[in-house]
Amino acid sequence: MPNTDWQNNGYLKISGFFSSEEVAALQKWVAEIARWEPTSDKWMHHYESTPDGIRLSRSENFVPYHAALKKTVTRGKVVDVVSALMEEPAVLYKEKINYKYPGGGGYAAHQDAPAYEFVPFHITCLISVDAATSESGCLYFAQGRHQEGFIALDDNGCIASQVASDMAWTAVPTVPGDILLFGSYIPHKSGANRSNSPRRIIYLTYNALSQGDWREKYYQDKRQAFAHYTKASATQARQISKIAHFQGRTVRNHAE
Ligand SMILES: O=C(O)CCC(=O)C(=O)O
Repeated sequence: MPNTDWQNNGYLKISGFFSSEEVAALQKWVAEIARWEPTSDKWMHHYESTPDGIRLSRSENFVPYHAALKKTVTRGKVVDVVSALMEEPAVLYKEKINYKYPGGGGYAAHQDAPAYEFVPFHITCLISVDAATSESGCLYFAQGRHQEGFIALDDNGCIASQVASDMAWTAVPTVPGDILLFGSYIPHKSGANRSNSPRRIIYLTYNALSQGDWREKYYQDKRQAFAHYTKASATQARQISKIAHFQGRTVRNHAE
């Protein structure tokens, strides 16, 4: 049966989805991926400048290179819960870890759909690896605003700031083991990490399998786009996505 909170709000938090043993494994795997050396043709690491120095802001395209994590995110209860909300079998479209170390940047109000090409609708499963609070930079959602198509898209691919500031925002804090599911049209944003602890989150994005498996094409396209994001434009220099929502101080070519 369709979930009413999901339909009304455009997001759904499930507390304690992962056991403490599973959380320990997820924390270990995220720490492993963070230690991987940068490459130009496998996983992608993005860096930002923080008050403590240069830190990872994001890693992506790591699933093919981490067998245990791959198993967790491509079969079993995560795919099952996403497929239930999708009302048909889902397939992984993309994955990322946002580390948000102390002082790490937040994200301007946006919808994901403008950045997620090739397929019209996606569902993302956020896994809280660390606690996410208003202080450490949890997500805020504009509850119920997921049924309005694209909302006031600006030149950055985000929601125009005047429109965003008139929206009602609900903070959705999470603790390790919680998941938070949201569709690609729900407006969301987050603040910088003002705490002393990292706020690591895994984001797994899925689409309906009936619309095809686009994961490789997505990363091929993103790699091509990033080859053109140079310091020539201040906006592009900051981007870690095809939309310019990241508000941290991106550092390119770190340790490459
Ligand atoms: O991790 C966050 O704080 C928000 C991330 C987000 O909305 C995104 O990466 O599109």
